[in-house]
Amino acid sequence: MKKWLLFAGAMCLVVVLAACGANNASNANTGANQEAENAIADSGAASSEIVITASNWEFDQKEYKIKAGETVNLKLDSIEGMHSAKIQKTDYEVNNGKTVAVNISEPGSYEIICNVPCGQGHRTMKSTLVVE
Ligand SMILES: [Cu+2]
Repeated sequence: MKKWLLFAGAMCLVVVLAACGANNASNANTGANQEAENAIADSGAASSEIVITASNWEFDQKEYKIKAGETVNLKLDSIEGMHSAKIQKTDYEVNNGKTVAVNISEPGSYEIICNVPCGQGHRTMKSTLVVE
């Protein structure tokens, strides 16, 4: 009986030590991730993504918002038909299934149009990118 108790006690100790070790390990990982994120932010690479979903013949939102001077990955996902998202007054154009890193320093409203002749609703296929 005493031997069994000793064994149980030793097992408890092992579990506690293991849990403690695991905690330390995950804390170390979090720190490394944080540093990596900071490095990404410093280099100007995109840390967020906006997905524009296109169909015949509209974009899923009337308005998409990004922050001025901040790099954002803009992705175009078409669930129906072939489309693109061209941001007027800029050189940015995102083709179907592609992602483009966008960074606009000038705040304002930028019209998003489809730049692929896609049928009868093509001309009215519009949305707005708000840079604030
Ligand atoms: Cu079109």
